[in-house]
Amino acid sequence: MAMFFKEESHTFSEYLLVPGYSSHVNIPANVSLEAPLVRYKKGEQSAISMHIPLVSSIMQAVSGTRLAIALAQQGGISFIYGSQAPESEAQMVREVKSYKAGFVVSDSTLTPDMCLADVLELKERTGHTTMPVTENGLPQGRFCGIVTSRDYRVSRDDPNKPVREFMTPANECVTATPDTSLKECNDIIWEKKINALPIVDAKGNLSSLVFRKDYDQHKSRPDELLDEHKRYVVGAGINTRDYAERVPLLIEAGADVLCIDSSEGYSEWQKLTIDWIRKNYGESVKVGAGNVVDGEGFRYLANCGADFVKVGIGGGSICITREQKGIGRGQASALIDVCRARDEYYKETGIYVPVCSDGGIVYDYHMTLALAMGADFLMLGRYFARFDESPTRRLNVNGSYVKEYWGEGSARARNWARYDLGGSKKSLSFVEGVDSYVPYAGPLKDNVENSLTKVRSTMCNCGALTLQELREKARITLVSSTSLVEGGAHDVILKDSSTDINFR
Ligand code: RVP
Repeated sequence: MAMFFKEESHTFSEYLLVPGYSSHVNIPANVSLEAPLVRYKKGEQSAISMHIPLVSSIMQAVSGTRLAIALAQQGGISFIYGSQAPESEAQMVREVKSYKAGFVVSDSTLTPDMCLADVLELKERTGHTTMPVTENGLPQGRFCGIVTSRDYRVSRDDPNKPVREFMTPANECVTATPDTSLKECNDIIWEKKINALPIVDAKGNLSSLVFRKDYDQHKSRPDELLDEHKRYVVGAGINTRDYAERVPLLIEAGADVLCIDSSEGYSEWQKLTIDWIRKNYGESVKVGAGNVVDGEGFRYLANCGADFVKVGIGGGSICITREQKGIGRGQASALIDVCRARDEYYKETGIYVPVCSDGGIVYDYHMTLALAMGADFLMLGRYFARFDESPTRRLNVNGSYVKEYWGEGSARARNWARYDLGGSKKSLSFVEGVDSYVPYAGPLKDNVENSLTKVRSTMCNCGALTLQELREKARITLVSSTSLVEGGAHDVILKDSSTDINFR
């Protein structure tokens, strides 16, 4: 007879935290959100730990170069998406690793032959007002000039006016050479009263830009996550098919951690992948595995040597796996089961294998709940897709800005299907994800700071100053559907119907 799980299948929204005793030391400024990323032995420390417990989803619409840099600057890690050719994924990793803080390789580059309409379209899409111009339009091509919003008047100028006629040409631009330090660049920016300084090499090629605002921001990034060479930490997604080709390229490019990306991870394909990595790289290459939804799946991957285990099937905002295949489990129940197994495994073996809760975070308080239920860190897709730094287009739909967000199992992404079981791409005859819009929410930094302020505050209400303390002290209750109504504003007429305490 089939096995029936004793517990029901609950989601985060069905739970609340019951506050515990908090003393005078429980203030947000004292809270640490340090989180282990990879397995460690009792008495030792995780070889990589994060300053905030957030990683971004292994998705085309989420984890590109810009987002990876922005998240590392806040103390978390992005996993560059693996649903692309191994070389281009490695190139993205290389771009993050070679990023010199404050030196920006612009992804809004023009050619002299483009026209004002192109500039306006790019500005609308990216929000950038300063755009370098290169001969071939590549971010590091031959430098021709720069365009800022002071160079044209939308109301008067012809949209077909070529960029070459209104840009500030290279010979009139203040530039610096690549050996100029960030501090020196900043001095030039101040002295010459400019907003952006192009860095141009001896051959006349643009290498990067230094922006006035980036320098200011760089000075206020106490949490940025750096490797021992002071480069940003970045992860990369891999699959269970082409690892022999992909993994060496990613490691060579400098990826700090890998993650096997699969919607169903309790499988021998994952073991074969980890075995191959261990055989070729030993323990030096860190690799997470998943996704699973119960303790049995966790134990299997932990025994295979996974450095962390990812939890969640079907809970992602763009995911329709449960509807299509009838597999999955409520994210909260899955997480609680897996975290219990992680703690038992630690008691038995003295090895701590961190757990990542992947998908289904809708409200900021879900973050705190997932951490209280035992997650060491969280993977989010929708949350990050809304920010300036995500790789997708920003569009104006019916007067509101939105960003595109599509699932890795959607028709749009499925050329690189992570969702098959080692078979060919052709075997994927149905989709497991949708293509959608999410509300545009501005810069990553502001949003992450805001969300984590709430997490810190709730941790104080639970008497916890660290994530481990939160797990130990949290008191969690199931809520009935009527008390859910009680939790929102109710029985009043809202003056401002747009009042939105969360990020939806
Ligand atoms: P969310 O944060 O709720 O948007 O969920 C993101 C997660 O959803 C990803 O990290 C991944 O596990 C899952 N996903 C990605 N694509 C798809 C799909 O197409 N079904 N699901």
